[in-house]
Amino acid sequence: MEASWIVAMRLFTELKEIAPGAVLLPGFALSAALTLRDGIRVIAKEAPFRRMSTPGGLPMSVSMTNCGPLGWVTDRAGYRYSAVDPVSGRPWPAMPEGFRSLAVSAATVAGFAEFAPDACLINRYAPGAKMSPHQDKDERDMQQPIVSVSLGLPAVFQFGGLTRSETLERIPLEDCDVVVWGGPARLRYHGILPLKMGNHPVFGPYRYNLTFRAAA
Ligand code: MD3
Ligand code: FE
Repeated sequence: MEASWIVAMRLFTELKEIAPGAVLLPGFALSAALTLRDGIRVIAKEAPFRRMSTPGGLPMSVSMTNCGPLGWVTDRAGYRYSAVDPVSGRPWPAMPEGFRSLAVSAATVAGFAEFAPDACLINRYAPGAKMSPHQDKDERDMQQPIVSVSLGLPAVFQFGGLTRSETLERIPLEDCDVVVWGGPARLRYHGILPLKMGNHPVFGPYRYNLTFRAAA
């Protein structure tokens, strides 16, 4: 990205450091919301949302799909990134340029100018869906951040430490919030409490979360 654009973006982007390495950009995805909704719709036509199984064999409550060269998958064989959608046997849908540029802009403003995502996991939460505390450690380079984009219904994010036993802080995540998780925050435990019922004017009865990752 051109240097003068980065300087200009820093002037009008609110940055909140919620922890060392974790930068919240409130509402950063607002101008992209309809593009994201339409993109998710196109991606889900090609690679439908599905509830994947954990290695233990239980279905996750969150429905997932992916776009980009690699997609995150889980089944009896474990957690991994795959270039093909195991449901169709075909490559994941391409990452729309509007998705990629949003994530790269957010990472750049937060101090990660070299971020080059090759995977975008799309999570869909219906009321009651949750994500138990876990670490994201299936990516090759932990120096690269993860960029998360929250869309639709609000959720309560749980933020722990580098071990499972540490206490979890609760952080509300709202529609169009973007968070860049890098540096010392990259391997912290995190989760999402069960989603409360609601209706969002653009995203309906769901919360979506996009996570952009440099996986390979
Ligand atoms: C902190 N997703 O897909 S996004 C996930 O809202 C995941 O769907 C949650 O955790 C969701 O793996 C949380 C916020 C998030 C994403 C990745 C992180 C926080 C993170 C990686 C490291 C530390
Ligand atoms: Fe995660």
